[in-house]
Amino acid sequence: MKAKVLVIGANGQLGSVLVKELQHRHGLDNVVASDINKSHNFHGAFEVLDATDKTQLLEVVESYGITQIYHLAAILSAKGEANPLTTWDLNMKMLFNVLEVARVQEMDKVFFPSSIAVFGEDAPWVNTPNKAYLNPATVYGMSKAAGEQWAQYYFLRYGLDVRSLRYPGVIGYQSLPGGGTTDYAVEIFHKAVLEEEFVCFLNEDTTLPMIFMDDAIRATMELMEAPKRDIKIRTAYNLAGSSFSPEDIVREIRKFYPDFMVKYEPDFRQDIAAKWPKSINDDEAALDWGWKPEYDLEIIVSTMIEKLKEQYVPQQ
Ligand code: VAH
Repeated sequence: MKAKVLVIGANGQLGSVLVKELQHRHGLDNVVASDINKSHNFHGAFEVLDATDKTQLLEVVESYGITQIYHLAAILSAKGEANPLTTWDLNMKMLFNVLEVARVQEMDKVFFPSSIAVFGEDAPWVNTPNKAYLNPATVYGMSKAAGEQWAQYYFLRYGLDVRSLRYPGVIGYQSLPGGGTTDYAVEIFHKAVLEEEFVCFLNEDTTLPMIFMDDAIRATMELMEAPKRDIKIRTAYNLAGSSFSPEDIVREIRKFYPDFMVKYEPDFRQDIAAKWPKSINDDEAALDWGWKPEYDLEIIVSTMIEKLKEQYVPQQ
């Protein structure tokens, strides 16, 4: 039977790119994009959906005959610290609604994105293993660590095929990030191409695991299309791209823009980043479903600059 896929949080940084990839793989008529904000530029079906409202979610699922859900809606690490209890309530309620509706509707698959934000100060800082001790320092990270346990519970108790990746910071030219601690790594390229000064909210030497959008999307599809028997980890897989710091990015950007100006003004997001790993180990993803990143820092920078120049200076 043809998959009918619902993307929740379709207007987000990852969601907006994932919708197009899913439409390409499943067909335009077999993907429903949804978001709490109605403005979008998708072709195909779009529904305004508040995923905290289980009745609304069920109505969309039943009206389209949805068989898979990609749940990309969440309050992210930086934004989430402004209202901790609200962040917890929203992130957990949306996940519970997705898991329950998927269970009752006997759906084929659910994708639930986790994050390196699940790691805290008690995890190894370098080459952090999949089974590291999780003591997240943000409410967003707590909601993702708890969400991983709930995903595994729904698999073990009900057989629901929920799959998850711990995304690093995602860098892409196709969309803007929305309230994360790694947002600087997208904003910096827009400032460089506009030849404007960039004010970085992290210290120059804050190394974090990052991944190019195209790698993140491919990893998601490779995970979701892997045979069920190959998925050995039902909490979430570590996903590594490459690790680098703001000053590493600046060094590469200045190969294209020698006069690129940067000021470092660390804020509360530096305290969040300081508790995250510098690099993570994704051996299990490589072993279980063949993961291998394709974009390193050099290719990320050249691609971001090339693509953003097309957006900002089309005539060039
Ligand atoms: C955030 N971009 O900064 C997200 C991501 C690894 C970070 O989860 O909150």
